[in-house]
Amino acid sequence: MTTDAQSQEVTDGFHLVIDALKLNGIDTIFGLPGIPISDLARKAQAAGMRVISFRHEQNAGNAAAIAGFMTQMPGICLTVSAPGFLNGLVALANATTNCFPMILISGSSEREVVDLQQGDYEEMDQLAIAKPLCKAAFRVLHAEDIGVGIARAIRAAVSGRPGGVYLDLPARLFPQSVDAEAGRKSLIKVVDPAPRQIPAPDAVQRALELLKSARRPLILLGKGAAYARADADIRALVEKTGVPYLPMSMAKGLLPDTHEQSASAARSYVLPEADVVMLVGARLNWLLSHGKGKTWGGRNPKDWGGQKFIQIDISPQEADSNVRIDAPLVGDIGSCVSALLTGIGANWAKPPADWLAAIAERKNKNLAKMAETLAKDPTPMNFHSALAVVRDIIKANPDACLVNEGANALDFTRSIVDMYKPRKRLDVGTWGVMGIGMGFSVAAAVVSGQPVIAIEGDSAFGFSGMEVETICRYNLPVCVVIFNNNGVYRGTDVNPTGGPDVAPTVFVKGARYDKLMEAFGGVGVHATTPAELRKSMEEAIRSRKPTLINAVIDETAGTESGRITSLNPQSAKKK
Ligand SMILES: Cc1ncc(C[n+]2csc(CCOP(=O)(O)OP(=O)(O)O)c2C)c(N)n1
Ligand SMILES: [Mg+2]
Repeated sequence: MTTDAQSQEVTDGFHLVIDALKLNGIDTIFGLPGIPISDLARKAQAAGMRVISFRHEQNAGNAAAIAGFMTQMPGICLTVSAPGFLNGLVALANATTNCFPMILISGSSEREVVDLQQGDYEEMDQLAIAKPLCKAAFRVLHAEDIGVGIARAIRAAVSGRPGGVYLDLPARLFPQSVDAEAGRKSLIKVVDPAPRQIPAPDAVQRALELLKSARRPLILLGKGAAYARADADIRALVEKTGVPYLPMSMAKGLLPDTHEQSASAARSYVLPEADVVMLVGARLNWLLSHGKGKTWGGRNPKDWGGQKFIQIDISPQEADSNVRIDAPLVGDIGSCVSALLTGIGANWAKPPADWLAAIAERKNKNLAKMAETLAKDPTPMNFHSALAVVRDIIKANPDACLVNEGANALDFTRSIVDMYKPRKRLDVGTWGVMGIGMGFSVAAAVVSGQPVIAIEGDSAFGFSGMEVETICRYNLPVCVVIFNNNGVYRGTDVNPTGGPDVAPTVFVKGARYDKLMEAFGGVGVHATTPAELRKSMEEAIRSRKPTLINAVIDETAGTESGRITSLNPQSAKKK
């Protein structure tokens, strides 16, 4: 078409960004308005997108990241320049670390002024700063390039190993006008943005032979397996092979935690005893003690325990990151698991009975011990008696999402609360980061439409607590339960000098977080017994009203750093 023949109608940068996102099926933006992106947010809402405004960009970023995990589509976080961008950056880096697809879109100031460092309003070379913290970073200077910019950002976020992408949109881009028809033509609807990666047949064969040779096999399911949405095939692989499995935290519920092949309650037995371990979308990072050391039966922290590993991962660089991987299986998890299933056929021999019996014996013993602990009703309430309630509530409401952060509040919840459906447990992930709570809760409610239960340490909650206003503003069915033990890990530390400041881990005693929720029109509950906790949680689920329950927990009940006390460096100086 010649210039003369073009329509009189014009479009601009604002509309092209929105049109490009919508064209690619993206219908929600999590963000925080201000110069230069306020009108982008307004126009996106006017164009029918869901625009969820937060009180701090980190929470909007965490919302985008977990929306990406839940949907396999990049979650969008929209921020202003410099400080807003920096506030969003922690979430972007966390998303990349956790392989959650998200795009942080930040407005930025004029390139000329930034590049000459002339001191603009919120001036910062954002692209350069974002680069080392994300999978890819792009900048669009001309409205005609918006289609390409968004397409590249989407592909980078979801293809291969997913992650965070930064997209820099300078203020001057938005009002640039373009002929409407030319603008439309410049947009790209991405075709097959996360292409399947079929594993090589010889790699499949190698993995099957190793698995077949095992006397004490074990399958480890990571959150990559949960992300893959290959739920039925993964379940079939576990059940057809009869191999016991352990879910990593965010893979809980991929198979119901009550599944008879789950070895979670015998974790400390199966890890050192297994001879062949198949990792499915799980990395051998610190959460698995790097695949070596005492956890795995090695004598010293760096010693290999003697296990052979099959590792299914989309990244060819993952294998051998910590210990030797004898059978790397590179491809997308769905394709790899499906190829294994084909190879397994109908007559696969189940693991030796003595291995299964030994696991069952430990598991039953530990489950019985746990049941005994959970049945107690101490005063004040402790983590166990409170979590016995949460466990029942999730059992009765398996479609609810469970968001979880804290130290003891995290570790006890993970081990006590069974999950029944995939991608319902959303937590601190690879970094063990605090601050995901309310961002994840908002996104989980918006994306799933299901009730959300957030089990929060009182310290953990503080990182994103102001977003209870956001929860009330959008009237989301979120029930926040704060395990209030007056501090970080415990509320009992004292200042050794006897001075007026409290210890660094201690908060205001007896704080009433429930009042915070009431300030914005939500339901606040002060619960000191399991019965009160149960009643208020049931009511929150039933009513779908924004609710915050201040659950008072024995301040002496926790341990330093929860389960990871051993990672604390110890002072060499004794006195
Ligand atoms: C961003 C960030 N800052 C600090 C920490 C260190 N940290 C780990 S757990 C935790 C809070 C633990 O206290 P709480 O949430 O009250 O849980 P509790 O053990 O008391 O149940 C902190 C501050 C972290 N993981 N992430
Ligand atoms: Mg606490």
